[in-house]
Amino acid sequence: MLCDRYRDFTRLVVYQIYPRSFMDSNGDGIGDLQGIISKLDYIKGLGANAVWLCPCFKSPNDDNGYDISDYRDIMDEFGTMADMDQLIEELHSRGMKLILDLVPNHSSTSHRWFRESRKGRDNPYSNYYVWADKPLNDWKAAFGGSAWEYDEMRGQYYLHSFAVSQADLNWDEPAVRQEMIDIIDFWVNKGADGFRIDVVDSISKDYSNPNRGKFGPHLHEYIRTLFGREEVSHIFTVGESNVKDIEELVRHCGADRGELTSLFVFDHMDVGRSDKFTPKEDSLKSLRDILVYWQQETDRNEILYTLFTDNHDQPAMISRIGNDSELRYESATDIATMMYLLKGVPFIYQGQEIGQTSAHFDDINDFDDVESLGHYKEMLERMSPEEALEKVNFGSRDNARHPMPWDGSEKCGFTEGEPWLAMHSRSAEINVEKDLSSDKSVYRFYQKLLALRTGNDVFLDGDLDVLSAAEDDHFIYTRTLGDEKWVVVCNFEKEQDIRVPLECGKAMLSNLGREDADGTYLPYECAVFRAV
Ligand code: TEU
Ligand code: CA
Repeated sequence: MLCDRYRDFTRLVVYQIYPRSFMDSNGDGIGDLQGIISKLDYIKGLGANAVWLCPCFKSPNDDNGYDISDYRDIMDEFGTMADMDQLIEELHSRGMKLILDLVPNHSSTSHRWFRESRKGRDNPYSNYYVWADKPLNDWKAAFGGSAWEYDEMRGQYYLHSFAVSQADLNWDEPAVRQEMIDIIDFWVNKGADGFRIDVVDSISKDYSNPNRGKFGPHLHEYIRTLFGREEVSHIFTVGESNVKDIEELVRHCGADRGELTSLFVFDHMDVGRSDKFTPKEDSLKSLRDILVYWQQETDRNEILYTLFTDNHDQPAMISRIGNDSELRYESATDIATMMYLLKGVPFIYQGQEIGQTSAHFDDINDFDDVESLGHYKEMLERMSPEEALEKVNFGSRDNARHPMPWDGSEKCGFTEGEPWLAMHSRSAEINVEKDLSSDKSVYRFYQKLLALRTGNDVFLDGDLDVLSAAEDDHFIYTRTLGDEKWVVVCNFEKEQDIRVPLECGKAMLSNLGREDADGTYLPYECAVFRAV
C-alpha cells in the first residue's frame, strides 16, 4: 500500500511538453508559452491534469534549455515572466498542475556564476564549479569528447558532464546548495506544483567512479537538503537518474526518506536496441517482463513508480518495439494500455497521443541535437557517412523534437514562420487533425483509457496480479480493490487465441472493437474487462 501522499499522486496524469516544438504563437518558428496556453484545452481534453515543461529558463540553447543562464527568468524565445504567470493561472484555473524542470547539475557557461567563477580563485563564485589544475580522471562527456575543458582565463580545467558549455556545478560548495534551495522556493512561491530533476544522480560525485561519478557519497544528503524541507513537503518530485536496482530506488523514494516522491527508472527504455544508436530485434515480451519486475518490487516496497514510454531524449517507443507502419494505431494503443493501467504516475510525451513515430532524414544537416552531432562526428572515424547517418536516424533525440504536427499543411499548423527544426518526415500522414478525424484515432483511445484510469480507484492503488506465464506472448493482468476486479488483456505481435482464466463481462475498452474476453486476438489487439 502506498502512503496517502503518494496515493494522491497516482491521480496525476502528466503531459510532457518540449516547449520549443509544441506551438508557436508569434511566427518566429519557435514554440512558446502563449502557444502552450492556446493548447491547454487540447491537453486537458486528453485527460491529463498536469503539465511537465522541459526547461523554459534563460538559455543560449546549446542543449535546448538544459544549459541555463538564469534560473529565475524565462527564455526570450518562449516569452516573459508575465506569460509564465498567465500559464500558471490558466493551468490552475483548469484544475491542472505545473511541473517544472530543475537542472541542478550544471549551468550554462554564460551564467553569471560561471562568468565570475572563471575570473579567479578568490571571488565569491570561485568554488561554484569543479575546477582542477589537470583533469581528475578520464571521463568522457555525454555528448562526446573529454569531460574536462581548459579555461584560459582561470588557467584551470572545469568539468562538464554534457556539452562544453554546460559546466558542472560544485555541489560540495554550500553556497551552491543554497542557490538551488532559493531557486526551488522562488518557483514554488510562484505556483509550481512540482519538479522533474535533471540528472539528479550526478549532483554528488565520486571522482574515482568511471561512470562520470554518478551516485557520489553525499547524494542523499544533498537531495534531502533540497526537498526534505517542510516548505516543500507537499510538492511532487520526479528525479531523472540511472537507478538500476530496487534498493537504490528505495533510498531515493522511500516515503520516510525526505528525498524524492518518485523517479524515472529507465530499465524498460532499452527494449528494441542494443545501444543508443543500434536497433535490436525485440518483442513486447521484453517490455512486459521488465515492467512486471519493477511493478512487483515497487509494490512490495511501497514506492511510487512512473509509467512512461517516451520523452524528449528518446526515439519513439512504437518505432522501436511496435509496428509503426501498417499497425501503427494498434501498436500505439496496445503499448499505452499495457503501461497506463499499471500502478504509478502516467507520463505522456507530446505527440505520443497521436501515435507519433520516429522520423527519417537523408541529410545530417537536418539534425540539431548536440548529442547526435557529437556522436556522428565520432562515428565517422569508425564507419561510412551512410552508416553513421542511419544510426543517427535511429537514435537521435531529434526523433522526439520535431515540431508538433497539428495539421497536415506544410508548416503543420505549428508556425507561420520558418520552424526551428525540420517538420517530422511523416507529418502529412501523422498529425492531430488527421488523427482526430480518423476512425482509428489514437487520441480518442487515450481519452478513454485515461478516463478509465482516473475514474476507477482500482487503477490507482489496487493490487496487481499477472496472469500471463513467462512463455506467453501476451500481457494479461488484473487490478483488484475490495471485491472489484478488472482484467487487462494485451496481445503481442502475433495473432493468437487467448483464453482469459476469469469470467469477464463485455469489454469496457478495446482498440479493435472486440467485446468478449476469449477468442482470437489480432496482433497488438488489447481490451479491458471487469471480472464478474
Ligand atoms: O538527460 C540526461 C541523460 O543522461 C540522457 O538521457 C541524455 O539525454 C543523453 O541521452 C545521454 O546520452 C538529461 C536531459 O533529459 C537531456 O535532455 C539533457 O540534454 C541532459 O540531461 C543534460 O542536461
Ligand atoms: Ca514563438
